[in-house]
Amino acid sequence: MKSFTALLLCSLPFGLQAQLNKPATNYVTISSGESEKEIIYKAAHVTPSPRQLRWQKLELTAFFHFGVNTFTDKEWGDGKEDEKVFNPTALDAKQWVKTVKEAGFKQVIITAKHHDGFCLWPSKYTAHSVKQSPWKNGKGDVVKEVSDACRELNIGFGVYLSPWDRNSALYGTEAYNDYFVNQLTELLTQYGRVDEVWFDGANGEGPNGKKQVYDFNRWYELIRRLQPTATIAIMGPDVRWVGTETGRGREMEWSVIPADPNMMAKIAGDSQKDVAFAPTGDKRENDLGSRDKIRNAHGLVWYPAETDVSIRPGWFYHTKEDSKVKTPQQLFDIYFSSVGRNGVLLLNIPPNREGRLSEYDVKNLQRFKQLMDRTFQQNLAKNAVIKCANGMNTHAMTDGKYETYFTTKGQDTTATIELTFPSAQTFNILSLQENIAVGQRIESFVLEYKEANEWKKITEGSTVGYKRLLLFNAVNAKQVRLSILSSRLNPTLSEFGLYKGD
Ligand code: FUL
Ligand code: CA
Repeated sequence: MKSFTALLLCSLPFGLQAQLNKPATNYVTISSGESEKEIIYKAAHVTPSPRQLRWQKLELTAFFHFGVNTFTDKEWGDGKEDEKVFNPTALDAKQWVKTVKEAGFKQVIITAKHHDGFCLWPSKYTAHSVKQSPWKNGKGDVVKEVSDACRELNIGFGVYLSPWDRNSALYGTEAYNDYFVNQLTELLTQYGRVDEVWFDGANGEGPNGKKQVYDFNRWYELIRRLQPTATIAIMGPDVRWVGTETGRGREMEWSVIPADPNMMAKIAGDSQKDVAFAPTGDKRENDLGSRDKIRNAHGLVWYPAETDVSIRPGWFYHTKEDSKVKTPQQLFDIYFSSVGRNGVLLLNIPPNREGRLSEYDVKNLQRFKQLMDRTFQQNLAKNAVIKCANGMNTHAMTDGKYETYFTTKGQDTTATIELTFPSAQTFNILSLQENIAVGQRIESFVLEYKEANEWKKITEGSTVGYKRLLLFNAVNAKQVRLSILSSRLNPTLSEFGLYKGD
């Protein structure tokens, strides 16, 4: 990105220089009375922090729900379970990590503590943990085995620590926040680099009938200090819950969304690097960031979506669900509706009572990977002659490198990109990627093909973001065009792909 910008500097008209080189910022404040034009200009320049950008590029991340529920056959434990139930017979964390890595996943998250409060590591602060279990005579540490495997196989490592704790007697009192900070400190200091910390939104009743008031700021400060490159997800400032647990994100998915007053109070007194706020408001609406939504905002922030779903109906392993493991085709469809809708997929694959990923899950993950490789093997657009009258760097959109990108000249916010193949080609998938390091800008696009001298619509969409995938009935054509109909300032395209899937 940097070198490309530097290269452009000498030759660009002033307007574009200003638009591409405005310092990247993770958020902006908006004063009352600013025009829509000014707001759009600001929105187009909100960009991911380095930790958010790294996270977005992972595309595929894996969840491992494992704990007492695996052995009691429950989804939510009540915290009263006997620690002796936890007894995997052949735990092999390397098998978990190797399986998902070979299927294309780049990071994993382990449920270090679910709502039942049972800790998969020997925490000093509770007896409700592996320490009291027969597994490895109470000397085992699942968190360590997973983090060691991740380091060995060179893939990201993250922890899920449930704020809601149905075991702790402290829950519902101020002392619980100290307890939580102590546990978090153990996880952030004993296992090497942590790449993601996942806080669930569930917050139930404590034993005294009170709800816990979580000290989010203290947690965030601790994470930023001990693991500055980790993203804080869901009840955290870096990564937003997409709003479903089905693997389906929005068709219009903006990563730049209004910052609510709670966020703004935090932003105002903070530097960009350490913005940390607890999300508020309903994040399940269909539209979070269109012009209608940002017009009256007090500020805008980069807050991208993570799409979580389980490969089975439940989050934890249940033998009766062995026949309900999502098929390779279902996983492929989920890839389209999560990563292909500007999100990161967090796919849960729950280890069984042996402490291994089951053969059904492993087989379907392997076939999913084969399907992915087969589908995205050849970008047909690479063989086309590409023309765009007001375009710059057109070749960059098919060079396979995310960092190099196409954009438009001057102040142009629209573009028509025409592709001519040497001979007619058949394809049924469109893949677009904006260079989000510059900002998320595209608001509307349409893909057409030429038949008997007439342009006919194939498919269309609104947002692109990091990646947009669209599947359609196969088309056979020699000429294709992509029109960017609307964009917040100059649109960018890092990559443009046309593929023929099964
Ligand atoms: C939910 C939890 O209640 C589920 O058990 C699971 O952990 C899921 C990922 O988040 O809120
Ligand atoms: Ca490129």
